[in-house]
Amino acid sequence: MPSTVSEISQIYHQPLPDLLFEAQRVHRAHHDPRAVQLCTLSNIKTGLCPENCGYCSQSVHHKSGLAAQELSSLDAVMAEAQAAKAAGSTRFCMGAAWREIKDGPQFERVLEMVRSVSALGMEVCCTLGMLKPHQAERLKQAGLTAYNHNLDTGPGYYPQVVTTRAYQDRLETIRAVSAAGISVCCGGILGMGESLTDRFELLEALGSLDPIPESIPINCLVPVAGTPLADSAPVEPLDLVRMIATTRILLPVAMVRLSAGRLQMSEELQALCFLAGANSIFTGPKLLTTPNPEHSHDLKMLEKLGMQPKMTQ
Ligand code: SAM
Ligand code: DTB
Ligand code: SF4
Repeated sequence: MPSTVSEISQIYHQPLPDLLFEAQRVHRAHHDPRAVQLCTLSNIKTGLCPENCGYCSQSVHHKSGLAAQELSSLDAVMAEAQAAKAAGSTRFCMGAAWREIKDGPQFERVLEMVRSVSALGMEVCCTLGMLKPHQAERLKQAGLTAYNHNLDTGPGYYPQVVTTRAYQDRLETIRAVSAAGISVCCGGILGMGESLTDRFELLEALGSLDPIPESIPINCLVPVAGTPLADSAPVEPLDLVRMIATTRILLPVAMVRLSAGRLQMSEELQALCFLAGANSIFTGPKLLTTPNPEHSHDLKMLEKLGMQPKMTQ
């Protein structure tokens, strides 16, 4: 039974020692508490996106100054995937600044990328905007492991963040992904001016998905100059820890990914996030368009914590 907002609030507001103890108990029942999955992102098509997501550097509606780039070549993406694998990544995620997938030569090229990355033995994830059932089926046939499509925030706050699409559109794409037998990667962003209740409504929505997501990215907003959310206040560190612990308790089996915003986090805060149940990070100096900690720095951090990259899937 999916939890209600008031149940989620009760979990979240427990004294921190109790919340962390419960999150640890759940985490250890389902995951190796020392292992962190390393994932690598590749932006395969940059900028000029017709959507108006208030946080995004790639929207055509904002003046972020980002240089647009057409769809990457298969060779360029494969070089990145091979380097990621050599650096210990077990999941490769390709993102495109599209509102939706259009059938045609560009989609065929993406399918070729999925086939080739899958042949490297890595988990393959894509985030390409909205898709239709027949496109999800083709991605599945090509070997796609997971499709990332975030709900971003609760349904009540969503229209404050983006108006060129509705929450319902997101849910429909997620349904098509699941129906094709592809794992769903779906999470959100903290720090966009939303209330705690909006965050709980996001968790309620994630817990109501059927099947529940295999992977939940928790992003902290990376403010980008020129976007409507450029001046947002940073997330309170302990609010992030509580949010991760609550996510872990509500969705015990999911991979909880400490995603955007790590450059602004201390190692101590990241360590608390791992204790709260986060078990994956994106590595490499760039996310899609914004900077991320250096790979070597992340490996040193894990070593200091006595943790290690998750090797097997
Ligand atoms: N266009 C596709 C879509 O929106 O589904 C895929 C790419 S989009 C950049 C992937 C996700 O990154 C978004 O759903 C959002 O949650 C996250 N994201 C984008 N910009 C961000 C930012 N500045 N800070 C934190 N997260 C961000
Ligand atoms: C997700 O939730 N976070 C990743 C991944 N899914 C694709 C992307 C974060 C992007 C951060 C902003 C940027 O670099 O443009
Ligand atoms: Fe486009 Fe995705 Fe950025 Fe929204 S988040 S503007 S859909 S690239």
